[in-house]
Amino acid sequence: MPTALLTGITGQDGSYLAELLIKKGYRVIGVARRSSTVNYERIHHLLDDITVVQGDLQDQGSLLAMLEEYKPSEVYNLAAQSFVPTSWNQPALTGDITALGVTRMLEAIRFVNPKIRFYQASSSEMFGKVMEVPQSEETPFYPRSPYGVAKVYGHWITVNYRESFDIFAVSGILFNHESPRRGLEFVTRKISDGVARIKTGKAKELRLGNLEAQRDWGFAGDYVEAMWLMLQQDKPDDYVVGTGETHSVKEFCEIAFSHVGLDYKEFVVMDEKFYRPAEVDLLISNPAKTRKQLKWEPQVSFKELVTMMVDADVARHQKS
Ligand code: NAP
Ligand code: G4F
Repeated sequence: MPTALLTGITGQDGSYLAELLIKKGYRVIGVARRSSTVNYERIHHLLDDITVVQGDLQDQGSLLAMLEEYKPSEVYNLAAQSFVPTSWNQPALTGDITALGVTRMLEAIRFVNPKIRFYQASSSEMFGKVMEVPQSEETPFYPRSPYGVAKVYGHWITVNYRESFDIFAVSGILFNHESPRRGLEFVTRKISDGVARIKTGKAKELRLGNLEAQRDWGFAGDYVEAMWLMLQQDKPDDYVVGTGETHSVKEFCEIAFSHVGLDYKEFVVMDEKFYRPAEVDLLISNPAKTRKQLKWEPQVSFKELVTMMVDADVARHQKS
């Protein structure tokens, strides 16, 4: 039975990847940082099938100790301070976790067992003020937030450890992926939750920022399969993962509200508080390499994703 160690197990992607790896017969070790109240909401249903260990990307010793103890053959580094607006309020913390945390994990691998295969959760946010449309593995980076800058560091240190120490280290450059398990502050979940609150009479409006921003949105459950595939290849490489389609925040709102018989124009209020100091206006992937080499295709369409998220939030609000 192969062992996989996942940082970020309590996050959206950690929960879907753990489900996938359990199905594939892995022993799954999930790393969670200590907090005064446990936040296992997304992995509650998995607790009998995984081992949760305490550790933190800010603490080198904890990473060394867990690799020594559990001897994984694959490490998926999903942990990060992942919310872009927070990265302007806490830029140094974001750099310490999202950038230097990658080096700490790679150092732990180098010292404990350089044969461990390593996946780094890189981001389309690295393309920022895009230098090319659509964006591929060859597109130069131009990050627009401290988060994006930290992810560029995480990407290049991964490439550097591959080239310097011959570690099987891959960088998955994933475009936005969402689900009913997405954090409530991200725009898609904020909209699906907002629609559900309005529909169930708990709210009268939804306050949002830039409705013109465009993203390449897919379903998180599909994207974790691509992560796993990257670590099963003969050689380590970098891959762009996305749908190849782009949609605006406004389009997301139109579909989400109309799915429950409402017109978004009557409820969405634009609020400058949610505008960013520097915006990423347009992201759209060119996933040709991933489709060809990994034979990976997204299964859930944009409309199915929006309606899945709205249905889940409506059901949740109807119960509570
Ligand atoms: P998420 O839901 O925000 O989860 C982030 C995870 O990181 C949580 O489990 C969090 O733990 C953990 N974490 C934060 N700081 C940590 C630390 N110092 N030590 C250990 N764990 C820590 O993010 P996600 O959407 O699942 O994304 C997974 C990864 O993919 C992230 O690296 C993100 O930046 C990247 N990514 C995401 C997308 C996307 O669209 N979702 C696209 C491209 C790249 P707590 O629960 O304790 O906070
Ligand atoms: O949902 P978002 O906060 O996601 P963003 O900034 O694209 O970042 C996400 O995707 C990245 C991959 O490209 C990940 F690396 C990152 O960790 C994260 O998962 O915002 C999407 C867009 C932005 O342009 C934002 O300005 O939606 C716009 N937006 C408009 N109103 C809003 C809002 N975003 C948020 N969070 N809240 C709003 O009220």
